[in-house]
Amino acid sequence: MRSWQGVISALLIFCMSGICWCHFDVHFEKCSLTCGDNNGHHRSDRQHEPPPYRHNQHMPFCPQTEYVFPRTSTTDYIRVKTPMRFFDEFSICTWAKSYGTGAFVGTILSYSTLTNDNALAIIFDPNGKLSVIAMEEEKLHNVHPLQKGVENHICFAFVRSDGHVKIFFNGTMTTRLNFNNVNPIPSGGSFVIGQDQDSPVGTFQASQSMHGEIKNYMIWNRTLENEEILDMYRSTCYCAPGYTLALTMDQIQLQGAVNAVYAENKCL
Ligand SMILES: [Ca+2]
Repeated sequence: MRSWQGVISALLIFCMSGICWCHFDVHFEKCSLTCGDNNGHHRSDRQHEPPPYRHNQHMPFCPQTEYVFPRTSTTDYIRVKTPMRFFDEFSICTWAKSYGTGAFVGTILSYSTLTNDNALAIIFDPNGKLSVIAMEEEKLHNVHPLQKGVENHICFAFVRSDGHVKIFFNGTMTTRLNFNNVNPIPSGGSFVIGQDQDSPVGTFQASQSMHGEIKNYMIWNRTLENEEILDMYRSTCYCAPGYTLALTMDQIQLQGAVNAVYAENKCL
């Protein structure tokens, strides 16, 4: 009888709190509950609440990285030390939050070579537009939905051979931009996060800088499946397999006042 009271209590709590797990003892009499935030979500901090995540065994644990850009500036940025090669297909995903109110602002990626300042760039500009530039060809997403003050999960899946990029906000494909120029992106460039390079590692504008947080920024040399992107939105613990870059400290240099936030053995 006592066990059934336990089950009923467990179900009541389940209903009230959203997600709980009941772990019964060997005699099926005692129920210990595990509730709530097992995936490291900062629930009140998200623009949309993800549906509950059930771990897909194909998703390995993510390197957990987080960086804070504490001010609007022309001096604060992350430089990726590892030489990057953007293959025909590649995907970039990150959690990002920009401080303040209004439309999200900041440069997510700026990759510049000796011949092309904008070999690749992803910039949420101060006018509320998202600019994606590949080999100097700019495409705009004029009215993007991302807001400041909340964390957003952002993914870009590029296929250069047919010149398109699919853009995912908070687990859902929001738009697709098409480029006319399908030239490959040369290797050997300078890769900066948080500032837009109008010359190699220079000529930054404060209005395009990142003032906020970047978390679990990663790159893959393939087009991620929609389901993989949705899974990463549902959980900060696990990531799509086969990534070629995560922003671990050995891969980057921090410039200016950018701070690293470490998280060992837990999900951010
Ligand atoms: Ca600029």
